[in-house]
Amino acid sequence: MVFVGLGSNLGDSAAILQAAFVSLDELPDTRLLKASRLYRTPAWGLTSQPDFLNAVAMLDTTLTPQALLAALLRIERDAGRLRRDDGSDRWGPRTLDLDLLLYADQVIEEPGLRVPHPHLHDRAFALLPLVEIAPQVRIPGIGAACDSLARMATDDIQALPYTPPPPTHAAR
Ligand code: PH2
Ligand code: MG
Ligand code: MG
Repeated sequence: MVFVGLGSNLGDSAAILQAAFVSLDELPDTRLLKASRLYRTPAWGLTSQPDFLNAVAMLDTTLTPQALLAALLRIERDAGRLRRDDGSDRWGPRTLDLDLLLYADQVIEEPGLRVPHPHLHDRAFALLPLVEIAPQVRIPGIGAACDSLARMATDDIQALPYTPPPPTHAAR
């Protein structure tokens, strides 16, 4: 099981995230198994930017982590994400950010690809939607995601009213 974090704080973020769920489901050899609700979250890190919408997708895929990462970057680009060559916008507003959070129980340390996502266990905006769709999931090297979440303040995070999940492979 593979988990991808979705984030957006530029443009029509709700529509962008819903479209991203569909794009994930349409990747080759990949199915979207679960989509979390969308959560409105204050910006973490560089706080002087608009609130984000965040969500998490659970995928079943036979793509390698490297191939999946390349596909995530392509979906970000197709959604209008621009990256400066020098990386200076790394922490700034974005139309779509897709982060590989967990790839089964694998631990990967490569340039540009670190799994589990190095900040997953200390970001409530990622843990909350993750635990919503996978209450038992474990973060290799850290422990149960729900234990990390329990140590964190979540009162500034708000789930949006439920909207039906996008059509997935199973429904098409
Ligand atoms: N992503 C960041 C930096 N800060 N804050 C929130 N609330 N949500 C994000 O997805 C996010 C962030 C860098 O990717
Ligand atoms: Mg990110
Ligand atoms: Mg990213």
